[in-house]
Amino acid sequence: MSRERVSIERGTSEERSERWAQPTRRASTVEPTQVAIIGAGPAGLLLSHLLHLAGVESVVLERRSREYVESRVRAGVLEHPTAELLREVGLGERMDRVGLVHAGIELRFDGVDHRVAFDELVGKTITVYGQQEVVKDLVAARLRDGGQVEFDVTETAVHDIDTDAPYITYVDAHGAGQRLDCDVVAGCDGFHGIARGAVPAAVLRVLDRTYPFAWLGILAEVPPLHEELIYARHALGFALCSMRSPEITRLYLQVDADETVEEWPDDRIWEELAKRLAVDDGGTVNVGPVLDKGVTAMRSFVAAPMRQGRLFLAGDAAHIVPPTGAKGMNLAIADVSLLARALPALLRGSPDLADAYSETALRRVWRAEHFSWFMTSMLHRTGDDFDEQLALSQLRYIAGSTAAATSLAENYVGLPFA
Ligand code: RFL
Ligand code: PHB
Repeated sequence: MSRERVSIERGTSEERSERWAQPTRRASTVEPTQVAIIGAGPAGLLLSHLLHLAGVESVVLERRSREYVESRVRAGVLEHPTAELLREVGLGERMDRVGLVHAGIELRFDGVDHRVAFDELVGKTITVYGQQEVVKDLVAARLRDGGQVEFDVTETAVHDIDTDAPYITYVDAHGAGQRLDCDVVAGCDGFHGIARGAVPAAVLRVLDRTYPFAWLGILAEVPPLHEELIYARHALGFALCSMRSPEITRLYLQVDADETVEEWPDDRIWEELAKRLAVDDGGTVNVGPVLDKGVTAMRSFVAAPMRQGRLFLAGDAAHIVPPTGAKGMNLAIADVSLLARALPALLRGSPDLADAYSETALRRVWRAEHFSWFMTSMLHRTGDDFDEQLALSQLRYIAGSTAAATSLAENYVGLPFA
């Protein structure tokens, strides 16, 4: 990517103060920037890094603390194109050192494992590397490069996105009201953020699906059961055995949508995992200290368009997938890889890529929505016997057909970025 500095005309300071709409409290104006990014998750931080490489300035505003975003346990699987992009933009060193490259996954059903060999079927692999590690690498790179990331901000609000001079108001970590003028706003503030709400209700179309189950996830100090991920379908419900390192296991259990962690003491979790992960030829689940425990709702959600005027939405702010396909963080990264080309071009006066952004991004989003729904339906128990037989038939088809296994592999490792 070019490191050429993009300069643009933002108007005189008098013109800028005329644009000052009634701030909610006494505010000072911080140094304007080109792209104001809301949210320091994978989407916001990577966008800021990519824009820096393209010579575009940005400021990232994050509601949580640096410690919080760097320790939030979430995704673990990087698609092939994600890992390639991170390497290409100088973020691959630690990932390549400590990430675990996997050439396949196991589908476990009827008490037997069926391996889907990604390398043999599509010539690609995935990398198991925790989302919080990606976030740590991104924060370190941004700070090293003099990037501005403001943590602990509150009351973030977006203004004037339908003009060429949008701005954000917020309260900084010291309690001072601030106004940040910019040319473009990137809403990378996740599913519960405020950016999506700035798109008029008459324009925004939301399509979604909820599932009658959730995932109880634990992080445990115990070696993984197997060197690759195991996705298990069992009459008692889904179980997933993943990992973060050769010493740390990440495990998930399908639970009812309204269950809480209090209902799942550690002993109950281990007993249930032993049942759901049981195989015909024996083997046991390794038991160890639980380091983290949480329940995650399962939802499919797409809000379109992903752009309104000078506001661009990326990642979970615009779409959510159930985690069974390991797609959420990868989609967030695919979105910002598009924005990293579209926004510098827009600021130089070429709007074509920005105009195409929503449609281009949504094409990939819907592929991932389908794949995530497909994996979820195939692996979870709904209690309906017809669903059960359809799911088992699909699993047997994948286990016995190279064509079916190749389709799963191609989607799982990730289709090329646009
Ligand atoms: P994030 O990571 O939610 O970051 C948004 C950030 O915005 C901040 N924020 C605000 N900041 C300022 N002002 C406001 N008003 C704000 N409101 C919110 C938030 O504090 C936060 O820091 O969104 P982003 O960057 O779009 O990234 C998306 C991913 O985090 C998400 O899709 C994945 O974690 C999903 N996911 C998985 N994705 C994968 O690709 N592979 C996986 O294996 C995978 N497994 C998972 C997952 C998500 C899970 N959970 C817990 C939902 C497994 C689980 C269990
Ligand atoms: C994880 O390791 O957290 C993980 C792996 C695969 C998934 C979801 C989550 O499908």
